[in-house]
Amino acid sequence: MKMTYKERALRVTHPVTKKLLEYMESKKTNIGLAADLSSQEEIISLIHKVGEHICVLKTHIDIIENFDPSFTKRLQHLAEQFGFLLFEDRKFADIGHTVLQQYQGGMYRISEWADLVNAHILPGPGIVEGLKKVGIERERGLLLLAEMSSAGNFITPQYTQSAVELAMEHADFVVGFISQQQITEDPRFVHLTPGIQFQDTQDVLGQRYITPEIAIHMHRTDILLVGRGIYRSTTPKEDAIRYQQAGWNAYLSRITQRRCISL
Ligand code: S5P
Repeated sequence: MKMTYKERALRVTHPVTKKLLEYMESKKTNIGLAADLSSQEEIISLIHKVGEHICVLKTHIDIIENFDPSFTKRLQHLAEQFGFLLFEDRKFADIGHTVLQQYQGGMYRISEWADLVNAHILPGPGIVEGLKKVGIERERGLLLLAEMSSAGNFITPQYTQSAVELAMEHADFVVGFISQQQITEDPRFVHLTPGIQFQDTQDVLGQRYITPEIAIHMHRTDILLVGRGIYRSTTPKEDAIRYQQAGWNAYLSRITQRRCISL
C-alpha cells in the first residue's frame, strides 16, 4: 500500500474504516490487542494499562466466564475514552440465516457493541449477505478471513483470491481482511495480522509468529494483532509500547522507502 494511513482516512467512505485509520494516525499506533482473558475485570484492568497504545481491542467474548451484559457497555465506554475500535473475533462460519441470528441475538448481542466482526468465506456469499442484513444499518464492518497464521491450515492462494473478490462485491460492508500479508492494493481494505511476536517462533498448538517488522514492512499489512506478547507480560504497558514503536517504525520505513522508490 503506497498511501499513508492519513491519506487513506481522507479517502475512504466507510465510517468504520475512516474512524480506525483516524485513530491510527492520531495515536500513532497500528497495534490491536487480542485480549484473550477469561475474566472481565482482567480485561478492563489491561485496557487501563494499554488503551492509549492500541487502535483495536479484539475480544473472544465466549471465553469470558460469568459473562454479564453490562461488560460490553463498559467496553464501549472505554473504547470511546481511549480511542479504539471493538472487534469481536467470532469467526462466523455458517449459512446466512444462522449467522444473522448469531450476530444479532443470543446472550452476546454482538452487533450491538462490536464495530468489527470477522467471518470465514467457506460457506459462500450467503454468509456475507446474512451478516450484512444486520450490520449495515448499524454501520458495522466485516473482516474476511483470507489467510490464517496456524501451521498446516487448508487455505489456498485461490481461496484467498476469492476473499478479495467477495470483499469487492460487498465493499459497503466488508472493510478488510485477516491475513498474513497484503492481498490487495485497494486502499479501502485494511489488513489485520495475527500471529505477532518479537521472535518468529511457534507455540505448541501450531500458532506461527512473525515479527512486527516482517508483517508491516515486508508483508505490507496494516494492523498487528498481539495477544500473549502483551497480556502474558508482567509489564504489559511497557510491552505494548515496544510493539507500538516497532509497528509504527516499520510502517514509517515502508512509507519512506516506497516514496523514495517512486521519486
Ligand atoms: O489466523 C488467525 C486468525 C486469528 S483472528 N490466527 C490467530 O491467531 N487469530 C487470533 O489472534 C487468535 O484467535 C488469537 O485471539 C490471536 C492471537 O493470539 P496470540 O496470543 O497468539 O498473539
